Amino acid sequence: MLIPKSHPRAASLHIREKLVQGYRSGLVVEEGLMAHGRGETFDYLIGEKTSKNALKAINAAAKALVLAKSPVISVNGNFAALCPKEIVNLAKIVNAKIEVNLFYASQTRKKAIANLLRKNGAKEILGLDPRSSRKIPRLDSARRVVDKDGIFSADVVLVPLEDGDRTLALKKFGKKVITFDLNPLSRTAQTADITIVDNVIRGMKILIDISKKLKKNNLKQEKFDNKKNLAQAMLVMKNNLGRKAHA
Ligand code: PTJ
Repeated sequence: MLIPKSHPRAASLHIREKLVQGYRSGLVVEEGLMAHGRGETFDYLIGEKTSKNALKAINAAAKALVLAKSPVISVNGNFAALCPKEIVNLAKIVNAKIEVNLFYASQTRKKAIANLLRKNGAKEILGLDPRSSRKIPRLDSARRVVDKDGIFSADVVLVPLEDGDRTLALKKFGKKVITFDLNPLSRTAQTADITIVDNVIRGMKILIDISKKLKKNNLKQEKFDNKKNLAQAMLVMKNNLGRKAHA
């Protein structure tokens, strides 16, 4: 589809196209297109830019990933379609494993996602070999099936665009959970240790840049108050709406 450069929403329409292409090539599920639409709404409300509170969360996330002993980046259909290069880059920089973990699980889609990540330079991708699968306790969705060398034994897990049931189970299982979620009200956003209320498209690039600059030696994880940070994200939305309503 030709999107004119002059179109006022060109950037957003190009991101949509990534999702549609991802759907057509078997990476993304129909439900993923709806999830993207929900994300777009919240992105409008934050002004489609990375806010101060998002930057604060990205800083905390970068530190947690760099300091982690065995960090894992969990990849679903939407995340793969939007940021394949960034996933592989971030994994290299923070020395994280990459694991494909789907809510609407299918081996065909897992393979398609793994192929895309390999094309973008990933060497090892977990989550595809049923022989190394383990189950996260107290979780009923397909996402409970994880890799013994990946999410199962990780200390820090990045779970962007999460559907909401897994974060609590991961936390009860002793993991530190970082998420990207444009909806500060979602269960995942509310339950994670660090929620980055930003579009993964923007936020992943910043997370990579900040992680690159951090050195493990002398690095300390400062306290991060996720609830307070989420409240600030909601205030950004409220103030943006207030400004528009008074314009
Ligand atoms: O590939 P699968 O099978 O694992 O399925 C993936 C989806 C996304 C379909 C599944 O996890 C799902 O249904 O997710 P939800 O419950 O719709 O939640 C996704 C969350 O991500 C919502 O709160 C959206 O607001 C948010 N979101 C959507 N797009 C973005 C986003 N957050 C950050 N950046 C985005 N681009």
